[in-house]
Amino acid sequence: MNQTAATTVLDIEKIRNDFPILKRKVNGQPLVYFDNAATSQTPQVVIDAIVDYYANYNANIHRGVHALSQEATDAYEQARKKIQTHLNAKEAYEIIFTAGTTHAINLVANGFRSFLKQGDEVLVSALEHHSNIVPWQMLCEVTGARLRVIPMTPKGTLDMDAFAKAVTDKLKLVFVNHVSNALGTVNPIKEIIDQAHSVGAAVLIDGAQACPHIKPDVQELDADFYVLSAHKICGPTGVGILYGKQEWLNKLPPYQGGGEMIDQVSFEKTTYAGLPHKFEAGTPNICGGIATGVGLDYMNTIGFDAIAAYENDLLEYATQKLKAIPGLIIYGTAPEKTAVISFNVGEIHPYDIGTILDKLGIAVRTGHHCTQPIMDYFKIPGTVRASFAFYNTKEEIDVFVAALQRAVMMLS
Ligand code: 7TS
Repeated sequence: MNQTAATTVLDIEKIRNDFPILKRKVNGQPLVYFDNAATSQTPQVVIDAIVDYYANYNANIHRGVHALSQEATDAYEQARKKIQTHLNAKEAYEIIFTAGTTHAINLVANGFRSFLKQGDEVLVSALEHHSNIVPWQMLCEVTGARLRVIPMTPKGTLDMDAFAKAVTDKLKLVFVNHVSNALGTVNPIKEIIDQAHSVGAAVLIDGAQACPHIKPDVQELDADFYVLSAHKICGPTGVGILYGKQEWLNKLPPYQGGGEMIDQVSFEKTTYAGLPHKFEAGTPNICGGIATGVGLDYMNTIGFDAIAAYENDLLEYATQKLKAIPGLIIYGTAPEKTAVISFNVGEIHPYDIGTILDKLGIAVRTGHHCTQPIMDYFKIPGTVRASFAFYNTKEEIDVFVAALQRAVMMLS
């Protein structure tokens, strides 16, 4: 899609009106929110859904015969179906509600304790968020399996030749993100999944950063597991989604024990509920699950193709403007990127830039972005990260670039 078409497809003024927070001021300046990779903002329809739940049908689900409980159960299960449709999962029970991407990864990593042994290998990419590294290290400590790393290149892409060499009969599991949160790189996950499957290894895709921009098709990808967080797709915090192929979810042991996840309990023996309840112990974030479905509906109404095209336009525009600033280095220059720009200017500490930008009403992320291995690769303590969403504008980028130039002048 060309730039004009992308711009005309989205009615940005209307979209911005959907997000009350975009009207607020920060330090006396209109808010420019460029921290979308950390969390997206919340449209009014999602806020309304949360209020509606607590005002009208707040009840515990699955176990009540009364009207409120049935309404809440129906809405929660309907949200699961919406997510199933969105990801193109074969069955609704392959969608497990979790507390977030981190929780979903830990659930799977814990389950694999039963399947790994000394001599097995698991493979992580150099581009991962800590939450897709540490749970697997913990798994390796317990099982004796060996953690290997797919290295990265200076552009911030994965070294696929090195990956191919690591695909051996010892390989049991690969975990890689669809999109890097620090650099925006879109990884060739279909190729990774196909190669891993050629030796019978399972693959978990961390889709936390992909899902705000891309609609994944888990069946077409043939992913064994695909995880994401609701708060990055216009939903609330504290909700995550684990998609798992039925065969795997049936094999994995439960992560937590408690109510909801059981079939029969006695002091002699407990049997577990079927999917998805086996992995959903206790009272879940009912309202959050329902609101997640509403957030997804909202984004689907705008359309992921239009969102991606519009954001790509913003990315190009911002990249060109930033490149004109002397001493500015952009980290992550993969040919296929989402709307994330990580950068430093000369020797200026990212935190100092972030602090001045905040004084001017501009929210960016500074630091290692929970990706210390990437920072080590570039030999830097951190970056300034500007990440755009479909409700951002070129005018905001102009404000940001002018503010950055001011910050650089003050700090040089
Ligand atoms: N994986 C990726 C790729 C992420 O970007 C994040 C969060 C997570 C996992 C963890 O998600 P959570 O919802 O369980 O916390 N990323 C970021 C970020 O880039 N800045 O703040 C949070």
